[in-house]
This record gives sequence, C-alpha cells and structure tokens, in this order.
Amino acid sequence: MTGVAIIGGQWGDEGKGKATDLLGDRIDYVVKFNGGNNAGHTVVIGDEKYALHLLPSGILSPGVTPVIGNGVVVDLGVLFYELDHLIERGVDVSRLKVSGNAHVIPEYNRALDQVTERFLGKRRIGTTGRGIGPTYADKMTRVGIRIQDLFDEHILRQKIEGALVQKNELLVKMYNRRAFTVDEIADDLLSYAERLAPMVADTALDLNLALERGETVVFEAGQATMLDIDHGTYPYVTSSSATAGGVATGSGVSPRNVDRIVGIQKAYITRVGSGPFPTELDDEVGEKLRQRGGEFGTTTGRPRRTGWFDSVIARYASRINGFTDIVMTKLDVLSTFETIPVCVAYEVDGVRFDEMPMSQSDFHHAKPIYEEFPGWEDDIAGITDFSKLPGNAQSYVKAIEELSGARISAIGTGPARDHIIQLH
Ligand code: 2SA
Ligand code: GDP
Ligand code: MG
Repeated sequence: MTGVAIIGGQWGDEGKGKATDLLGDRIDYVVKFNGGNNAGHTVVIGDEKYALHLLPSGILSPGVTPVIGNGVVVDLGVLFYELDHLIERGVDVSRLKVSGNAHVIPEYNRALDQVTERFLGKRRIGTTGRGIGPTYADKMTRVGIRIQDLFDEHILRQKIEGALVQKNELLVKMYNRRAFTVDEIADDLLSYAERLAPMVADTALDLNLALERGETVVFEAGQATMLDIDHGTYPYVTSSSATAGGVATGSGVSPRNVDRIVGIQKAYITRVGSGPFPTELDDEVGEKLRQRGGEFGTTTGRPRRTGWFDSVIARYASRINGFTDIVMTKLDVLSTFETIPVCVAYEVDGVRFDEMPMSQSDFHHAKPIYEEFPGWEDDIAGITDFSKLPGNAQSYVKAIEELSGARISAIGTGPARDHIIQLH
C-alpha cells in the first residue's frame, strides 16, 4: 500500500488526527491538502495532548515528513506559532515541507471573514473567522498571493496592490472598516520569508517521487464530507474540497495513487457552525453527549452541536469518497445511554428518503426516521478487544457497519493512541 487518504465522513472532528497518528510508524509522508488553520486536530500521546491546526498531525511521529500541499491556505503567523510551540515541547519539526503554490492568508482576509459574518447576522455561516473563505475566493478570482510570491518582492507588491483595490473598497465603503496599505501587508508577509525559505519545495514532485519509490503517503483531510464546498450542505460549508477528490488537486498526486480511502466517523455525530442537522439533539440528551464526548471546538472552543448517528450521511459519504474502510471513533462516549437511536432514513413532507435528498430545501426539512438500539451501562474506555465489548455495543457496531456502506476496520474506545480496537 502506498497512498492512504484519511477523510472526515461527517461534519468534522471525527478524530482524523488520531486516525493518522495511529498509522504513524508505517508512514513516510503526511500531507495536508485542503483547508488551513480552521482545522483542529487533537492528538493524545501518553500524558501529552497536542492541538494542531495548520500542521498535519503526522508531524508528531518521528521519521515522518509532514507536507503542507498546494491546496492549503497558510496563515504564516500561525505556522510559526505552532512550529515554535512544538519545538518547545521537543518535537522535531525540521522535515516540514511547504508547497510554493499554496496560498497565504493576508490580514485583510481575516478582517473580511469576520466582518462579513457580523453583517450576515442570522444568515451567518458560523465560520472560524480565520480568513479561509476570502482566501479561497481570491485563489479562484486569481488575485491570491502564493508562498512563492514572497521570494520576489516586486511581484509581491504588485499582487498586493491589485488585491487591495477590491479589498479596501469592500472594507471601507461597505463595512466601514479601515483600509490596509501595501506596505503593511508586504512587510508582514516578508517578515516570514527568510525562515520559510528552506521549507519551500516542489511538494508535488517530492510526493510523486516518494510514491514511485513505494513509500507510504498519508493524505489528511481538514474538515469533512458534509463541509465540502461541492458535496456538503452548501452554503453552510467550508471553502475547500475536503472529500477524496480534493486529495489529487490539493497535492498534485494522481487519484490512481490513492490505494486506500479511510472514512472517519464518530459513533454519533456533531457539527460546529450554522446549517441543517437532521438528527440534532437540542436538549439534555444532546448536552450529555457534548459533555461525555468533550465536544468543544479545538480551534475556537465553541460548543459543538450533537446528535444521533445518521446513516443516510454515512452512506452518502461512503459513496462520494469511495471509502475502502471506516474507523469509528468515540464508541466509549455512548456508554450509559439506555437506548441509542440511529437515523436510517429521512421523511420529508410524507415522503421517505433512504438516500441524501437532491434538494437542499428537502434536507433542511428532513425528519429522521430512527431505529432504536439497546444501550450498555459498562464503561468501555480503553478496551482493545472486540469480544470484550458488551453484547449491545458489539451489535451497535455491526448495525452501523451494515448501514454505512463500508466495513469498519477500527473502533475508538478513548482519546489515547492505544484506545483502539483493530479489526482488520
Ligand atoms: P470556515 O472557517 O470558513 O472553514 O468555516 C466554514 C464552516 O466550516 C466549519 N468548520 C469546522 N467544523 C468543524 N471543525 C472544524 N475545526 C475546528 C475543530 C472548529 C472549531 O476542530 O473543532 O474549533 O470551532 C471546522 N473548521 C471549519 C465551520 O464551523 C463553518 O460551519
Ligand atoms: P479531527 O478534527 O477529526 O482531527 O478531530 P478533533 O481532534 O477536532 O476532535 C476529536 C476529539 O475526539 C479529540 O479530542 C480526540 O482526542 C478525541 N477522540 C478521538 N478518538 C476518540 C475515541 O475513540 N474516544 C474518545 N472518547 N475520544 C476520542
Ligand atoms: Mg477538528
């Protein structure tokens, strides 16, 4: 096996960081191919807890080369902040490679992200406010600034000047904010150039050569299928391709080289930010899930919305991504619930939908049709053997596998690295 993609099967925070970390000693490269510091991956190793945003979680595994691919948007201040924190804690970060084609997040895009959300009021997306959307918009309208531009000051200033014509118009006239100058943006970006230079590489070439040598490359998605710009609950999505399709464009590696596509899904489901959520539990049961699961944003600390497992979404994600297998995380969180409902289909105005409705209006009105499973009392935290799970937990996993459209290869039973049942 050479190329492995790790993809969120729900609305994010499924535990992708832990899934990547699990493969740690078998991998040579870990690539982030989409998103930026909106992501938040928490990895627990021994007594140490690491929260990573921009850096791929593979950076924690000795011997692995972490890569920030061309599809990522990079906040340079955050990049060096995260690197310095890891260095302080004794992590070797010297192998990090950053694509020269990745775009940077200039300060005006953070300002625009935040101010647009404020003006949207009730219609806001609930973004992380990190400037992700405006930076991808700039990339598409071809006024973006790339990492490689930092090494040609003349071009850099020209590009900033071009971008600021539009940005300042918006900021000042529309949102009553201050204008940015070319100098302040250029000075900020250039202040990172010297330290950044040795990390910048033709990462697409490096990854293709590694794959030709038969090395193992893991592609770690930020966000998830239901937040994907094309396949998610648009417009309540992030601005990048978080699904398996994004691996190729965001890293410069052919889809032919992705041999295994692992879907990560929790034993229940959560969402941060606005947007439809059929199985949401806006009550004390949802609060119990939030508390037991520690469901608070890794990046913003926002409480995550919680709900029962949604197998319509699971089947949809399996298809869109072509999951070869699924890692189910957080089964331990479901202990002590008397019954555990699972959404098997939706009902919209009297019509049953076994698969994702094509129209977003239907999805907004979808009512879950539940099948109920008996729960279990025992604490299963840290169990590593499937046969040691209570019978009802075993039946729950088998039912979810049946409904999800791909086999379950591992089950998470706690946050730590070794809190896992390996099945295949
Ligand atoms: P953005 O900032 O433009 O990407 O926001 C657009 C939508 O995407 C959602 N989004 C996320 N959802 C779950 N987890 C994310 N990462 C952090 C975490 C979130 C946090 O790991 O906990 O700390 O709040 C993430 N990043 C973006 C976002 O909520 C919007 O709905
Ligand atoms: P990511 O964005 O998909 O990488 O996920 P996050 O790191 O944002 O959120 C997942 C959270 O669940 C983290 O705090 C993990 O430490 C934790 N976690 C992962 N797997 C398990 C598990 O099997 N059980 C429990 N209780 N926690 C887990
Ligand atoms: Mg997360």
